[in-house]
Amino acid sequence: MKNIVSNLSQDFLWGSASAAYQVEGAWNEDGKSPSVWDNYVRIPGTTFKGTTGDIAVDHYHRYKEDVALMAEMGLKAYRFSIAWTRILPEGRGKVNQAGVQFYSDLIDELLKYGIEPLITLYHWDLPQCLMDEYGGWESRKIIDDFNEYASVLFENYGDRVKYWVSLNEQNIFVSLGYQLALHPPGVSNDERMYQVNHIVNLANAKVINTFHDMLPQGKIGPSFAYGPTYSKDSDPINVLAAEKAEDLQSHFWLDVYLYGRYPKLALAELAKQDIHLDIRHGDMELLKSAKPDFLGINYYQSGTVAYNPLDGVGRGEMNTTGKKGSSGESGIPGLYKRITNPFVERTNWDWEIDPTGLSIALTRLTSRYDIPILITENGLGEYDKLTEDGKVHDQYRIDYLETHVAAINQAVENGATVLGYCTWSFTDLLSWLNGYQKRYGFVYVDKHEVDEGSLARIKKDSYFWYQDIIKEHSEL
Ligand code: BGP
Repeated sequence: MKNIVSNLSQDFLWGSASAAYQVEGAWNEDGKSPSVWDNYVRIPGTTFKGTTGDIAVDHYHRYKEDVALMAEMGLKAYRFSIAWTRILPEGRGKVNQAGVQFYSDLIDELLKYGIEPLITLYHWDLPQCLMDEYGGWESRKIIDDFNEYASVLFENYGDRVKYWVSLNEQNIFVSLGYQLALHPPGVSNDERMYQVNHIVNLANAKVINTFHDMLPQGKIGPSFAYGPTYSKDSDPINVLAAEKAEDLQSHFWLDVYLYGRYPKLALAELAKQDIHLDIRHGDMELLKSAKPDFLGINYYQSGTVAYNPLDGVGRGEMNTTGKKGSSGESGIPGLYKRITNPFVERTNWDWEIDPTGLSIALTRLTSRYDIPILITENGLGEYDKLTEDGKVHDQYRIDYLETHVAAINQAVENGATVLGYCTWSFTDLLSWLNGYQKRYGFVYVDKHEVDEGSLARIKKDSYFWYQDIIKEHSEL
């Protein structure tokens, strides 16, 4: 295994990640108010078999046990998110000390074992009260509220936490929330999505600037869901479609984070759809002024596209059931459509398994942006089976992770700077729309959709594999 980590530096952050809503549970305890997800999951038909994060995997009460498992594994970093609704139950104003204390204790517990805490400020669980009051991200009022919330965190944890992620996957939460109507607030309206997105950009920029004022020694960056786009073939019409997809699906966010501007061609495409961003005086200056210290990327798969004629496919079905092949083709008429890549395998949820795609991602991002990259998520969601002897033989996950680690090693050799690797996820957890059966963890949790389970933690084979790789790397 040593040769697949040979180019990684000794301070490489071997990590793993989670998000508050997906692990904590305790949804209404110790002063926490409801988030948009607490409400959304209660709307019939929104999640797989009506699953919720009410209890999730009960990390709120079991965090010591979980951190002890991380320590035993030799984990170097743990990325987790903070629930805004625990810190400021009214969205702003009064600070809930019990909430502040919970994360303070979690941070101390990690540091006790030498595990670097990486904090995500926002992993989608917006306070419902701000949604009710002014439509959440649809109003510019959120910019100050998000900044206030972030400042409370910087003030309380900045002495102990160096790495911060401002937003988790802005591209996913705005598109699933306002275009595909699959996440809260369940809206399908392109115009609104793009206006929301601009406001999110402003909020992100402001928080990054505040961070640099308050914690000049720290490091902050957004985490973006990035998958490189491939063209179906060398037919120029497909190549052009792939270029447009890369611009509209990735550069549209990344250029804003890293250059402080929107890609010109993407704006022209939006203008054709009669979408004009509400850019006001001072907006572009703010976007330009905020400089992330690193770029977080969540990499799961690449995407292959072909030209999509004007009468071609529109939005398709997403596979949330785990029945392989149940996702349909989808695309934007007149631009591109996503097709199945015949050269790679797929998971039961139709996610394409493409480790080389991670090397391509790191290479492309390094060429275009020349910034250190932190891989904030990567992993395999699969059915796992607990065997009679109480084990989980997840060799498929080991294969997935091992080939992706090798891809990072290769990209580093080619000149990329990669600060660390956080697998998704440490323990099994709630998969937003896919229930508990789509598992990602190194640690199996006895929790299911219908029968709640004992919540017992069981180390999978992949747990021992990661333990070995961290140890071998430290001995190089
Ligand atoms: C990312 C999210 C994570 C996580 C992961 C796996 O988009 O940041 O929170 O859920 O994807 O996705 P899923 O749970 O849909 O399989």
